Amino acid sequence: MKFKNNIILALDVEKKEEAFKIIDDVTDYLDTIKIGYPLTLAEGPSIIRDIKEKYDVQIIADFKVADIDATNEKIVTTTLNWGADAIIVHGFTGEDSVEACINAAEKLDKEIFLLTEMSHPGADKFIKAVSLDIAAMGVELGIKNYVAPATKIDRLKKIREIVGADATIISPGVGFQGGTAKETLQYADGAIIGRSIYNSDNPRKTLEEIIDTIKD
Ligand code: OMP
Repeated sequence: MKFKNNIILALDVEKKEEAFKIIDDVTDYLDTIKIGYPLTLAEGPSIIRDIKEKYDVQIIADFKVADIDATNEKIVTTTLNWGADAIIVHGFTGEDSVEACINAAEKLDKEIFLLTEMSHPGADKFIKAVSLDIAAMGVELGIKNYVAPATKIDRLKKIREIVGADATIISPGVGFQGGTAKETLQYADGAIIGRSIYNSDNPRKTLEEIIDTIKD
């Protein structure tokens, strides 16, 4: 997957009209939208289909899938059948759970992103200890897409070293959580940005300004 201007919008609003208004504002500058539980639980999974019908965008479904293999397979298949192009999957559940996701996505000719380390402070308590192992497991399983934190550049760098230059890394935590797009994109292919854009009085202008910082 490639991302226009290397930016991915995390669209965590809870109203369809608001979601559409923000997409209208920003689609000149980005072509990939990450939708997670906030919008999907508020509006129902048909929101994925509705966005795909109206806009020429890629959708990454951020459902952080983390169950046993049989359940994961169902979650991934249903989500991708709603029209998502890819889905984010947790890695701490182990090989069988993750492999079920890989197989379900491959059947539909779609992709998974493996979540390695997380961006928030609390991630240091448990997942940090295993996040590099999760990345290494992803490589062993042949996964080419990863999620790694923009707030912890040293960890993002390490994860890039593990998954290799050809892998795709998308990175949350730019803006509100403290990361910067420019620094993040030294190691990641896409910076995931949510609140800085959708809570802005002028999402389009804010996005233009962020893109300018990348080019500087
Ligand atoms: P903002 O902090 O508003 O820019 O949004 C960040 C987005 O990335 C949200 O949708 C989070 O759920 C998501 N995210 C993280 O913030 N940290 C992670 O470690 C992983 C994710 C994710 O999987 O996208």
